[in-house]
Amino acid sequence: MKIASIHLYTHELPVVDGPYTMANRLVYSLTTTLVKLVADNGLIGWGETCPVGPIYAESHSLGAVAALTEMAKGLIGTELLPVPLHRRMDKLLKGHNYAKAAIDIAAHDLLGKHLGLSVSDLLGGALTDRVPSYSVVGITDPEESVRLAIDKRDQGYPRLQMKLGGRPIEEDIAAINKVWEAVGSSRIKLAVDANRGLNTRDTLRLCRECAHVPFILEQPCETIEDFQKIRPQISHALYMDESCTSINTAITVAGTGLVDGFGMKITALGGLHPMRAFRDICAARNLPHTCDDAWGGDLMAAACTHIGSTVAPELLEGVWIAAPMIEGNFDAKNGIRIEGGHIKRPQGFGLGVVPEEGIFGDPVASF
Ligand code: 0XW
Ligand code: MG
Repeated sequence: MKIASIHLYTHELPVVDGPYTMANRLVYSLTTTLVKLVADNGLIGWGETCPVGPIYAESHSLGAVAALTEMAKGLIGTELLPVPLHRRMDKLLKGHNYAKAAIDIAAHDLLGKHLGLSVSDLLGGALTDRVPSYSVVGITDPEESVRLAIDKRDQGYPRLQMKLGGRPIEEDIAAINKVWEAVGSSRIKLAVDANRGLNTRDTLRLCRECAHVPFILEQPCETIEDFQKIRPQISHALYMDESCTSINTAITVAGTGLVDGFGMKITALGGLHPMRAFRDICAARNLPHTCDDAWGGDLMAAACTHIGSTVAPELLEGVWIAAPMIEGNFDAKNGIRIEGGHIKRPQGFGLGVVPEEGIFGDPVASF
């Protein structure tokens, strides 16, 4: 089965009850990019990529369309199997994993439909049909953080991730202590994620003044060198997210014991094919990780849920999806939703979700 044509779409995703807050950035609306692959047997596969703004990582929505346009003509006629497809993409464009991921996801959707398998089947097989999610508590005052944390716990989320950074460190420390005071006695897991917004000085202070709170510390600082500096001085579990932009980095930091786990995005690595390898590297080192992405609608949510369902439950830190902050679904009937803090693994062939006809308007480019 080969690629016969490629169609690119963009679609606005305003943040419901926005803004979504992270260190040094407020997100009010995002542009997602959709890829429709048509195979030479007429089958259609859909993929998606949606950077969470232009400064979260080295990616942005205009760049996604440009990178996909750069590759598209050269991809026509490529075999729709992950290894030849990634090899071909890498011969057409260096890097740009976030754009390649959209093609990869669409190819997995297509391959599943062609073989009569779900994407989780293609990734080795699901271990659950009820995938744990986790919820983000944004950067807000301690009292509101407590209210949100209690609400998310009561909704059934097994894990919370508090955003930090972009304010005096005392406020982060106060919010963490108050949230833990409120929910610490329940079995909910707590991660704190500064999205590279802290320096090492403030990170060390935060860990000292919250020593009694067993939180997972996710991507506190900017660089791997910062991780190396704080690692021997802290006792909190240290997870890497934005700094891990390749399988090579994952192998290095996992192999040297620099991290205790990861917040990992499909687009950071270039798609479900490399994400599967990442999953197996983490399993070999017994390292927990999430299966997330920066943002996106049903197609990205389905991709994250499928790969998440194949992770050993004891290593799955949860699947974050933007669905609670997106109005409606691309697929009204089978759209991805969170219920009781968990996500139902999509059934059906491929991704198990199909965008409503015409929902994205006309393509911005066709090849
Ligand atoms: C919570 N996320 C998975 C969603 C936002 O894009 C940020 C990201 C993270 O953990 O950094
Ligand atoms: Mg993170």
